[in-house]
Amino acid sequence: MGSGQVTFEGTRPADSFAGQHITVAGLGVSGLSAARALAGCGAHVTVVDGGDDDTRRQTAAVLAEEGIAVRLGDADSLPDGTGLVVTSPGWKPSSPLFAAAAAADVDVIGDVEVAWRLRGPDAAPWLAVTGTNGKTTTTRMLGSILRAAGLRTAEVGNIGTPIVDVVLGQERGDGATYDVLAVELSSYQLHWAPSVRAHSAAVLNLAPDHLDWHGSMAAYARDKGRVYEGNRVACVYNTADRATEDLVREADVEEGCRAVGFTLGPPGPSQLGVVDGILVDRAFVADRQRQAQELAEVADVNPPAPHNIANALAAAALARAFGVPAAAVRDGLRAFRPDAHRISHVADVDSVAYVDDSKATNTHAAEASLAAYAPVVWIAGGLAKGASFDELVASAAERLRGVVLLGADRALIGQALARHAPEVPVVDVDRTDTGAMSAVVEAARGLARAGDTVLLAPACASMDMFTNYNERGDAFAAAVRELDSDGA
Ligand code: UMA
Repeated sequence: MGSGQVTFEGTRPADSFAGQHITVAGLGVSGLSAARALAGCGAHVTVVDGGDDDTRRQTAAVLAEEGIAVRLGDADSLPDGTGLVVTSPGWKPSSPLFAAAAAADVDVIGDVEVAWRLRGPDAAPWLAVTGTNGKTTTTRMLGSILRAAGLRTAEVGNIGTPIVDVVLGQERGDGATYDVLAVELSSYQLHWAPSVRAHSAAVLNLAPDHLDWHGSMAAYARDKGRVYEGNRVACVYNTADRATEDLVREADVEEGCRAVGFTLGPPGPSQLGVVDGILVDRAFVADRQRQAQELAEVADVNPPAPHNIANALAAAALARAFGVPAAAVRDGLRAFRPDAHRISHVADVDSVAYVDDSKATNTHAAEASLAAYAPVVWIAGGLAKGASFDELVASAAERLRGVVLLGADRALIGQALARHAPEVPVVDVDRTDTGAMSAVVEAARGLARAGDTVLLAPACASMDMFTNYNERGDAFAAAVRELDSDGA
C-alpha cells in the first residue's frame, strides 16, 4: 500500500485510480461518495451492499445511469476482476468480503485513504480529531475557531460530510478551496487509512467502545493511535488519560513534532490548561518555561461543563498548532453552538426535567451524563457494540429512580441492573415500531417524581431502531412534547 501522499509527476493524483476495477463496499453515505468520486477519476466501479430494499434499489438505478454497477444482497463475495476494495468505515475487518480480497491478494482501503491519495500538492492540511467521546463537538469547535481566524475551512469525516467530496472538489476546481480541514476520524476510518498524515492530531480520551468491531481494546487503541502517525507539528493528548499519552509515545512522527497536553488544571510547559477560570496556552508561546498566553474564559465555552472544557482545550491546541491567534480561539469558542442531542434540555413537564443525550452511544459517555443528575430516571438501550454495562450501572445505581429499557440489547443492561441495582424499578419496552419512543417516555413519566430528571443516555448505538442518534433524539423530544401538550 502507498506510504504517503500521492505525488504529482506529470499526472494528477486522481489518475492513480483511472482504469482500475474497484469494488466499493457499502452503499451508505461514504460508499456513495467514494463510488462517484472514483468513477469520476475514470475507475470501473462496482458497489456491493448486504442490504436490498427499495431505497437501495432506487440509489442503484441512479448509479447505473452514471455508469456505476451495484450488487445488492450479497456482501460476501468479491466481484470478478477487482483490483482494489474501497470500504465504508462500518464494515468489520472480519467481513467475508475482505477474506476474499486477501485470498485474491487485493488491497482494502477506506474512503478516507482515497481522499488522502487524491490530494494534490496545494491541498489543505488536515487537523485531525479522534477519541472515544467528544470528537464531533471538538471538531466543530475547531472549525469555529479556524473560521474566527479568517481561514477557509470545513468540518469533515465521521462528522457526516464525506471527506472525499471536499478534497476532490478542491482538486477538480469545481468545489470550494480550503486553507485547512477540521477532520473527525473514527477508529474505523483510521483502521482503513494507513497513509494519512495529519498536520496535527488530538486523541481526546480512550475508553472501551466498538470492541465487537475491533476485537479487543488493544486493537481499538492501536487504530486510534494511527491518527498521530507522521504528524508534523503537534500530537495533542489528554493529561488525565494516560492511554492517550502512551499513544503519542508509540507514534512515529516527523522530526520536530511536539507532544502537547491539555489539562483541566494549571498547565505545565508544553500544555494548555485552566488557571483561575481562564483557558491558557503554555505550549505555543515563545518561552514556555515562564510564559502563558490567555486564550478565553471558561464562561466562553458552551456549555462550560468539565468534559466540554477539555474539548475546547483540545480544539484550541490544534488551532494554535496551526498558528491561530489567541483572540480567534476566544471568538470561535463564543460563536460555537453545541449539538442538539448532547445533554440538551427538552422541556419540563409536571416539574420533571426531560434531557436528551442521545449522543451518549457508549457507556463512557452515559456515565458522564448520569453523573450530572440525581435522582434520575434513565432511558437506556439499543445496540451494545460488545460493551459490558456492570461498571456503568454500579457507578450510577444510587442515583437511579428507575430505568426504562429499549432496543435490541436491552437485556444486557437489564442483567447488569439485576446484579448491581436490584431494587431499582425497571420497565422493559419490547417494541420497535414508530410509537416505541412514546411508550418509553410514558413509562419514564410513570417512574419520575417532581424534581427528578428523565435522561435519555442510551449507552448504545441507535441503528437497531433509528437511522442515527439524531433521529432517536428527535423521537424522544417529540414524545416529550406530546406529554407536554397532553398535560396542558
Ligand atoms: N453494510 C454492509 N455490510 C456490512 C456493513 C455495512 O452491507 O458488513 C452496508 C449497509 O447496508 C449500509 C452501508 O454499508 O448500506 C453503511 O456503511 P457504513 O456503516 O460504513 O455507514 P455510512 O453511511 O457510510 O456512514 C459512515 C459512518 N458510519 C459508520 O462508521 C458506522 C458515519 O459515521 C460517517 O458520518 C459517514 O460514513 C461519513 O464519513 C457515523 C457513525 O456512527 C456518524 N460513526 C461511528 C461513531 O461515531 O461512533 C464510528
